[in-house]
Amino acid sequence: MEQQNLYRKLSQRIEKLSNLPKIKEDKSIKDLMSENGISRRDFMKWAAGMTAMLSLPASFSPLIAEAAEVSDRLPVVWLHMAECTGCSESLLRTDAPTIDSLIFDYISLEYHETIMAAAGWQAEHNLEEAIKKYSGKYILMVEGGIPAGSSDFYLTIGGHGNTGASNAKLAADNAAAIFAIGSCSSFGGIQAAYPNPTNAKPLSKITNKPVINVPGCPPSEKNIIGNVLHYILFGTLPALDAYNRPKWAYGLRIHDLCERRGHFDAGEFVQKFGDEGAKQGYCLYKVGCKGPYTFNNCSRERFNQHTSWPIQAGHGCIGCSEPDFWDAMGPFEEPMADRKFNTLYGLGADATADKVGIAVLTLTAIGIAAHATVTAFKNKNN
Ligand code: FSX
Ligand code: SF4
Ligand code: F3S
Repeated sequence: MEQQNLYRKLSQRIEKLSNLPKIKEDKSIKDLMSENGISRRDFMKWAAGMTAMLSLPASFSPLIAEAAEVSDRLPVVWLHMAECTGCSESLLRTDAPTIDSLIFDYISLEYHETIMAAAGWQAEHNLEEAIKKYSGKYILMVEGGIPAGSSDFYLTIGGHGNTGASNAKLAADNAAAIFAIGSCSSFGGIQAAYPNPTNAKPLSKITNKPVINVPGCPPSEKNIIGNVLHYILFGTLPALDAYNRPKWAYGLRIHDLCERRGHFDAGEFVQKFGDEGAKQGYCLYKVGCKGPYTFNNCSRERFNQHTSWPIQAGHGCIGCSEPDFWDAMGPFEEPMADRKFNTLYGLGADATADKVGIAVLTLTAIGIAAHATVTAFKNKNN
């Protein structure tokens, strides 16, 4: 009964959205799919997968398909802050268009620096107009950490010289829903890693409004599109964990559903990359896998149309969807258990003075050379 009520409620919401005027008189999603060689059958299969991913009953998959079909009624503003654009690439950089990337094409993206045609003053104007015209109605997606406070000038955008922080705040003030896309926007990411020279902050520290975090460096295309669909269907915040991550995507640990878990339980570990255990697909814990400490759905959903994911490719999870993972999870190829406690430089309590000295050198940006020394030092001690 409860399920039926929910189904009815969600159908009503989709119907209401479908009555909204189309923002652009573009092709229908059906045309877009068939032009790209995606059949209705593939589309329904995709909808069934998305339904399971969002933890909805299988009978809800026609609703997911409808939600995708009305997604062009929702304006989306996507801002770039300090980042590598990997999050956008995660969604767009596929060798053939995927259903997720086509939906991203299909939603009414009012502003997205990487893919929009406008440049210079025209781009700035588009952003200002979109915020005014769709005030209170658009979805805001922000990618990247945000230099803040007296360091906000480290990120300025366009001819007006607006800071990233002021753009993000203004866009957030007028948005209907706000998503921080990627670990940089969710938690500060690499920009905020020690010593955080630009005082980079997560989006949630720039606005007082609720922000849904979609971390990962980058997050999968499924987690990005899944959040858009969830918003279309429910129009409310999803159930969130302590770090404001949607539970449907970040409710389980990587370790819980990892394909190498049997080897972990049996005590079969890769001891060194390239050894016999690595060839056998043993557990990567001893070469630094942070899957037991990381909440994300990579082990179930994978990347690139479900083809692979870090652990399948042979490297441990580096904990990229956790807060401060650059500082907290390193060194990436050493097990957490080797660290007695978190120290400033990510070295354990048993670190020798030499190691600490070398780490300080690395921090002062002698960079690659120092890194090589650390590696040589470690190898000598193995
Ligand atoms: Fe950050 Fe997105 Fe890592 Fe990059 O831009 S989450 S650096 S993958 O791409 O923000
Ligand atoms: Fe867990 Fe990592 Fe081993 Fe998988 S590879 S079982 S996530 S420790
Ligand atoms: Fe990131 Fe670990 Fe998934 S490194 S992509 S959370 S497997």
